[in-house]
Amino acid sequence: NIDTELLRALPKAELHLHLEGTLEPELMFALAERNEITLPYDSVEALRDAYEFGNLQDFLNLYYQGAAVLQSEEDFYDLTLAYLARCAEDGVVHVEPFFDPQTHTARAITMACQFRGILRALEEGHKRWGITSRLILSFLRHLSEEDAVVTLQQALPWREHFVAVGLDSSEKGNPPEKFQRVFDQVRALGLKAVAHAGEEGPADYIAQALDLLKVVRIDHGVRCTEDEQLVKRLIDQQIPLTVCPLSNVRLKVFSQMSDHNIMQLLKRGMCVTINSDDPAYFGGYLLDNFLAVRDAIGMSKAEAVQLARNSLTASFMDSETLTQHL
Ligand code: ES4
Ligand code: ZN
Repeated sequence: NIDTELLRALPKAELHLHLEGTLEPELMFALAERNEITLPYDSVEALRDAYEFGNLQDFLNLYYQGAAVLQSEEDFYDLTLAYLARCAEDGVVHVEPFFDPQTHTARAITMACQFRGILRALEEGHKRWGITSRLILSFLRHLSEEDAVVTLQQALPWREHFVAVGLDSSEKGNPPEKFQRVFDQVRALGLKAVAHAGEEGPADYIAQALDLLKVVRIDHGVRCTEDEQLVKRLIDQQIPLTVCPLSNVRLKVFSQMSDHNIMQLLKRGMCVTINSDDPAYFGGYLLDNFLAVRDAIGMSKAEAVQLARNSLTASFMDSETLTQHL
């Protein structure tokens, strides 16, 4: 097995990370106080104790409730900068974070406030730690396609400040098909498409995301193994999967880490990557996810190098930056 410090030193990119999911209980309480909001918990410990999820929806309920403390540009800045500080400790050289504008515009927090805070922190993270980034705007799939269309319109003034659009939230019952028209608009704007698929939803949602939304990466995708033809296609076309091991165990996609299929997929030649998803809720940042997989399943130095390399090649960084890191 690869040594921890070697893993930390490997240049890695994080491609599946929700900024709202990096809101640590301590910061949640601090922002609640700053914004004069009362949380339904007495303490940081009581809040952490509530992080026991039976499924994706249990988690999403707490995640949306927590995000309500984010009110000002400064709040989005503090949230994003705290995440980048953790990245620097873990040897993360490039990040492609998601944010969910609809979670905030629904509370009358403007798109401008969100973009300004996040973008200013990404610049600061580049100055302080040399971390490069590409931002991804994500639609909430439990809302209507019309709502996503409005959200895309509202984001147009920042068109040059994000590179892709994603699709997250409650997967089952909200297939990629529901968002076909808005993703046509996304791609017509020259933006890349990605989507959460095959986390709780069936393998068919992965095929739909590829065929109907024309996504260039699949977020999660671990249920692809339920369709052997699809597995072959993902390998043939080298479609990257952004896998989130601790998330999958916490949300009961796999009952324990030793049951996780990520290393089997890697051994079959799929372009899998390791990511943290919502680290404040799932018990670990990027390096913690690598270590959890190593300790439960095993990870050789060559496998770790391949996983880190996949994260760089599957990223949206420019070719010059890629060459520097490889
Ligand atoms: C998410 Cl783990 C997961 N799945 C779907 N949507 C999400 N948003 C934040 N985390
Ligand atoms: Zn996710």
